[in-house]
Amino acid sequence: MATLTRRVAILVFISLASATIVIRPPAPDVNSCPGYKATYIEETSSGLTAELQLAGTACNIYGRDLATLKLQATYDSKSRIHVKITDTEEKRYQIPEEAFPRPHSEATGSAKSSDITFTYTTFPFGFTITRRSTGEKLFDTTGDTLVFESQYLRLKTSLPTDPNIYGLGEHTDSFRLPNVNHTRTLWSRDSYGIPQKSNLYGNHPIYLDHRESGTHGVLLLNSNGMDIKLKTVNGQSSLEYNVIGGILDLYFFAGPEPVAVAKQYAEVAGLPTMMPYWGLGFHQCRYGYRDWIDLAEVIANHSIAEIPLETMWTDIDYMYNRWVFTLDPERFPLDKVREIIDYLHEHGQHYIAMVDPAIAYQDYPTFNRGKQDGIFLKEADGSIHKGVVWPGVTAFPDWFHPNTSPFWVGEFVEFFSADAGVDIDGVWIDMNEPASFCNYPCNDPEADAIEQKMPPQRLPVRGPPRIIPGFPGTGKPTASVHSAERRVRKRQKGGSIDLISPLYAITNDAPLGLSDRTAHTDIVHYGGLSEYDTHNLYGAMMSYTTYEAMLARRPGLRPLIITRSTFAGAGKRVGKWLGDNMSQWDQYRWSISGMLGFASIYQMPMVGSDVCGFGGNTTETLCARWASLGAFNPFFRNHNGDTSIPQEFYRWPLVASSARKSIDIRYRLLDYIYTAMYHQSIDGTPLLNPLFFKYPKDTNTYSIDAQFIYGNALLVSPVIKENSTSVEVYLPKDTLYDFHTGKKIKGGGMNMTLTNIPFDEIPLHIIGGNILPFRSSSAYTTTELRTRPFTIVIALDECGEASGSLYIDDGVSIQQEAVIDVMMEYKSGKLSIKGKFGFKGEKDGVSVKIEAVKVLGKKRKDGRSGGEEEEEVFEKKVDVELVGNVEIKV
Ligand SMILES: *[C@@H]1O[C@H](CO)[C@@H](O)[C@H](O)[C@H]1NC(C)=O
Ligand SMILES: *[C@@H]1O[C@H](CO)[C@@H](O)[C@H](O)[C@H]1NC(C)=O
Ligand SMILES: *[C@@H]1O[C@H](CO)[C@@H](O)[C@H](O)[C@H]1NC(C)=O
Ligand SMILES: *[C@@H]1O[C@H](CO)[C@@H](O)[C@H](O)[C@H]1NC(C)=O
Ligand SMILES: *[C@@H]1O[C@H](CO)[C@@H](O)[C@H](O)[C@H]1NC(C)=O
Ligand SMILES: CC(=O)N[C@H]1CO[C@H](CO)[C@@H](O)[C@@H]1O
Repeated sequence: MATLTRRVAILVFISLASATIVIRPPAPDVNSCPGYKATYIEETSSGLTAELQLAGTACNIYGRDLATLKLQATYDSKSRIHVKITDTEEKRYQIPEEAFPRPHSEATGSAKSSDITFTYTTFPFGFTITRRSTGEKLFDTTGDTLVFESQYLRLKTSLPTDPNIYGLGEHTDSFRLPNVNHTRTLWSRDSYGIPQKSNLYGNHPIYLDHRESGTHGVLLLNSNGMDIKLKTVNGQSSLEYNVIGGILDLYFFAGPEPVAVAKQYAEVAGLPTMMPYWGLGFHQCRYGYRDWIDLAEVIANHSIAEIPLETMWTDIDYMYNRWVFTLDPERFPLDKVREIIDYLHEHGQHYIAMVDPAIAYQDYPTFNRGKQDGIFLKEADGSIHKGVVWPGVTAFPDWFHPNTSPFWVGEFVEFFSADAGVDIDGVWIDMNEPASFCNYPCNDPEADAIEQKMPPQRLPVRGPPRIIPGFPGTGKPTASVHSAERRVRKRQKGGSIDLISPLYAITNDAPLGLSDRTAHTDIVHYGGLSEYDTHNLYGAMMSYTTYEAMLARRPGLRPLIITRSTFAGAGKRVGKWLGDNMSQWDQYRWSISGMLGFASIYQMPMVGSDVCGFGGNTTETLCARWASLGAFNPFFRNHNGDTSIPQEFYRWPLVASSARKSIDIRYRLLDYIYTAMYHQSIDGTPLLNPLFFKYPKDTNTYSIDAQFIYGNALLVSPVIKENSTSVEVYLPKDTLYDFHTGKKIKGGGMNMTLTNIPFDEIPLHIIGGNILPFRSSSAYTTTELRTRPFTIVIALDECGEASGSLYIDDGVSIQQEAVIDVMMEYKSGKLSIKGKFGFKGEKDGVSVKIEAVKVLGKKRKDGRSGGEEEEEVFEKKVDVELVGNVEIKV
């Protein structure tokens, strides 16, 4: 019954809302719109401005056509053009600077010298971006009219036939996007199961268009809901933006190599934040850890199974009734939680807990303070907007409100106090689309919460069933809800548009429209911003505010924050996990494509999937394979749902073995990937590479997304078929070495079937021409790992040369006093290491010593067969401290 009443209410609401705009013709065709004519064109050395006038009778299909527009095209630099089309007064919504700080436009480029050029036609107005060196049209809107209406923007570019387009995430589709009839919808959504062809948690309106002649990138800086349509009709391919608000704000990146595009995008979106070294360790989590006893058991059981556990996590289970900034006094009493965290810290391990944005609508300190500070999203009548999330009825913080940051910082500092609270090392932010379980219009959230059984029932309180190794004593739970009391601060106050059901309906996968299962789009945030316009920024804004809060707790130290919802540029503050996937083989396989999007295109390199799968039950073989693939995700965490079977790696011998072996490799290579992450954080060079980033001319690589390159030099080729022990892989035309044996692989430029791959191993190849710094042996924690000396592995190319780099710092500080930042080169039998040698390891027991050098593919004279050369793995023991430039003969 309740459902029925809700449905009726929606229908009435929608029809009322629609009636206020225009009467829609049966099959609106935006191609019949009049387009624009360019006038008052003013050219300057760094670009041009013009006025665009509607060139005929308004078509008013999805709103009102704007009569005049302003066009600005700017040669920002040699490799970047900025094209902005707005209303003449610039009154329309544009993404606020705080959500996406714009690059300083020094306009150093010019029409004469830029790598790409902007040209236009005056009537009908259209423009073209052309690569100067080849004369090729990269983006060309001249064939289709521009439509710019109050709630609808249409811009369409023609593309080469069967184009190689990547990006436009977040998605779980193939990395090279389908282009015949494919729609990418950008609208943040709690997307359990992360289905393909649907809008997921976050939004990155950037794409790479890769051609044999060069790669370029296009960013549409717009946070409104949109459908981006990739089509091929009669052999003609195109990309069409259909956006329900904001402006057309486009950045074009010239490339011409894929990596160059990644770096140029980073100049606009921002460079990714550097994570702490320990963040690259192995993380264990699950939803459904019943109590503190479970945590202690899991920590102890990893230790017994000798599976390195760097960080123990807790989902919302620790909270009292799922209220954020509280502890369940019986299942997670403060003294026990502190004891566990102390144990972890004493053993060089870490602890991370979850925080959701939705705050329980209950009489408790956090909610009361938020209400007092006026930080919650409000309805038009001033009442607090209610949703239904894990705690039941909730309120959502308005991240644009000036009081929200002090409020959030205050909650973090108090609740996560090192001295008296839950001393977390990092934080995990979830449900920040923002997700609500309430179906639109959510007229009775209280009833809905009861119907949906929120908060969920918990298992009864219990005592420890046994003495857990490392955790002596059982202790009685403390009684009161731990929630910090804090001083109450003063409260501050801060047309004809359909914010609920715009006429152009994007392909949102939530059934009841834009406002379904999230904050309602007609809500007005602080400063007059509507949820309609800023919905896609909610998770990113929460990320930025949480970064401030974490920094306030531990000033000067790099925050480790993992979020679910993101927007372009969020990587400058946070990392990302790929959301609530399923324990299925296809999800394991598509996790690679998801990871590549974030790491190599969206500039969010701290990324990884829920290893072994989140929803449903994993199997031994799937979990074993996923453990080894997960070891090559920058962010490596095992996590699953509360109704799934337990899947800690130690639960099956095969999985435990896979985890031990792959963590061993990951850890020995931790400084290698840390160095790659550092490079991405200073210039955007991706830490992970799809094959075509390295082999842009090799057309065989363009659609490969079940293999990838970890860092610059390690080709990872997981087995992807269920229960299979073989895999067909592509080996590029290059010098490759088997990771385990160091043997050179012949062939290249073709597929090869690798067979007999045990479930606890993953095929790895080192690409010749690279030098990789290995720690000589692995360890249980990353702190211990850093005490191990280095073995430098030199994988020679066909000329007998190789190069690489190594970056070492204290692992945690934002500002580093002294670092080791060196280039390594091997030529004519000599390894030379040059650069900065400031960091002195001994203070923290960090080894900066090289104890061995290995050369793969070294040729030597073979005495017996008279001058024949043969290849081998050559190892030399050395004793070199990294204190200054050095040359080693090998
Ligand atoms: C394109 O895809 C949509 C959604 O899957 C489908 O409804 C439509 O029929 C397809 N169009 C063509 C021409 O294949
Ligand atoms: C830990 O291992 C012990 C001994 O094998 C087992 O009884 C217990 O159920 C395990 N607990 C967890 C949470 O893994
Ligand atoms: C997972 O396994 C548990 C325990 O065997 C079972 O109760 C549950 O139904 C399974 N879930 C699914 C989705 O198969
Ligand atoms: C794969 O192996 C698992 C056991 O780990 C088994 O449950 C499953 O049925 C197997 N799948 C197939 C397709 O054989
Ligand atoms: C390699 O195999 C895949 C399928 O596994 C196929 O799609 C691809 O075309 C093959 N590439 C080459 C170069 O043969
Ligand atoms: C439950 C669910 O949504 N499962 C999806 C998991 O992802 C695969 C593709 O990776 C989809 O096909 C499933 O529908």
